[in-house]
Amino acid sequence: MSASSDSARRVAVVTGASSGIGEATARTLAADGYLVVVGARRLDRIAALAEEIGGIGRALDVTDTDSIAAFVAGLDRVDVLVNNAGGAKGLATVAEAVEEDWRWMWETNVLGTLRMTKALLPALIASGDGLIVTVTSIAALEPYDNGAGYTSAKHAQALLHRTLRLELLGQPVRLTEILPGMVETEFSVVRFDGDQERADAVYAGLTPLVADDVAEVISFVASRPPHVNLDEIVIKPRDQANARRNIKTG
Ligand code: 8X3
Repeated sequence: MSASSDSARRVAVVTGASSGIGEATARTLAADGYLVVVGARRLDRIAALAEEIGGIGRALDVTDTDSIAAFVAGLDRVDVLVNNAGGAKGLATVAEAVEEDWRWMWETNVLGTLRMTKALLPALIASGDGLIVTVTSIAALEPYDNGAGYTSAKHAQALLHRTLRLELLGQPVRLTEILPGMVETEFSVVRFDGDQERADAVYAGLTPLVADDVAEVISFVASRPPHVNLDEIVIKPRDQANARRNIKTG
């Protein structure tokens, strides 16, 4: 199946769709009737998900321009782009910052969003009713100790997205930034380099969001009529007041 073979169907592209918010969003948009094109580095997971939701699965590494070119090739129609690929690595002070971790965070969150958006913008405009959803974080709103690599990348990603909102004024494209707080996904496992115990401890003692909580909001955003632009949506668990305070930290 190709994205152009069924021109009556709206097409949604979801990056970072092999797990977590991306995977849940792909399932939800497919249930809403979209033909969903899912991308991530883990091709086995992407292929299985695409088969399950009747979509298209392609390998995608948003840090690699060749990979992006191959991913978008032949996507003639694109109505929705969900920039979800990204994440955190490490929790180090600025004094002990690991440059390699910073580079990964800036490459995936910031430049990955830039590259995917640039690649699909012509198709989104041509759709006549495009939507770009960028999943940033409450880390795009405030700093927290040991988080500068991630908070700076999320601030930059958010400013990229918010600038595009200004630049596309008058074009038929809506832009929505989703800013989640604590969501229990592989996020912390990746941040702590596979240390499941340490990741579990982040969410123990409170009730975090799950990926579906965010996916349902993205589905609602996409279902609004073309003249309604939900600009920024902050979504946190009741147990979390901000990036620095939750019911455990007091
Ligand atoms: C992650 C948000 O609150 O878990 O993007 O640090 S939080």
